[in-house]
Amino acid sequence: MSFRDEGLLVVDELIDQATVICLRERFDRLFQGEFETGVQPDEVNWQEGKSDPSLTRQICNGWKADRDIARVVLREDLGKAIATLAEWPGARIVQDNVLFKPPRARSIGYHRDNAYLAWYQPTAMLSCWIALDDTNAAGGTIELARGSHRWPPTEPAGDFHGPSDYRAALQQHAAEQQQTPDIVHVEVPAGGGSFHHGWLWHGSGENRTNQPRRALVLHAMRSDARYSQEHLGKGNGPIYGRYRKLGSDDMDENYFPVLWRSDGYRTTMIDAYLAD
Ligand SMILES: O=C(O)CCC(=O)C(=O)O
Repeated sequence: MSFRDEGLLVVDELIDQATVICLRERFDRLFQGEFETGVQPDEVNWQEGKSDPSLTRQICNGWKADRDIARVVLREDLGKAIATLAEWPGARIVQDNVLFKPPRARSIGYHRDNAYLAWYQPTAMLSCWIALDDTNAAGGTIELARGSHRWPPTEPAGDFHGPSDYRAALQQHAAEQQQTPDIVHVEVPAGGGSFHHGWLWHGSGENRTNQPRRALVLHAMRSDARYSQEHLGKGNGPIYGRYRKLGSDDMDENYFPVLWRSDGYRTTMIDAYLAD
């Protein structure tokens, strides 16, 4: 079965072990509020000593705060892999996701990424999820509902952080569609991961092990995506709409760099940022 049919792909190695170790250390620093570049990430949803310890820790756009995160999520080959799977002319980053689910931490509710993205056009996302620990079902690895990207579009539903029934939104949509969800648990060694389509239902359960479950996610859009002025206030537009240029629907490459394009183009500033 192809990505087009399944909406997912599981891969054993996306980053090497030295990078896994480096990223684990960078995660600790980010959640302690240490931002290497001096820039705050766009969404800081968890901080040590201030936030609910039972929740999965989350920061979005850690790449702006830390160049070791950037070295992974701005990788050209990952951009190429995403564009190839999505059948796009190229890929640019929308945001990254720094996720840390300690032992006993709560679930992440099932959701569909595209439901939150009306603020840009075309509303399409494809994501690469990279495990920093060996993952299994008991540890609350990401779960992907195979083929559910082909079900009709839906509006945002349910809570992301620690809902009581993390599969509720999936089950409801499946019942409406008279479907039985085919759930794939992404069980990979640290450094492996998966790709998923923006309309694919996904989430993750509580971590019932005594090991942490950490993951770094690259969420990408088409290289030729534009702002949608009309829907700027929807989904997470209020956060990412702040980078829209006055009087223009252009996506600024400083905030949404092009990782790979089939004509050979890649945002030139990336190398300078990483070398700085
Ligand atoms: O890591 C998880 O549990 C969920 C991640 C997620 O929602 C995503 O990668 O889009």
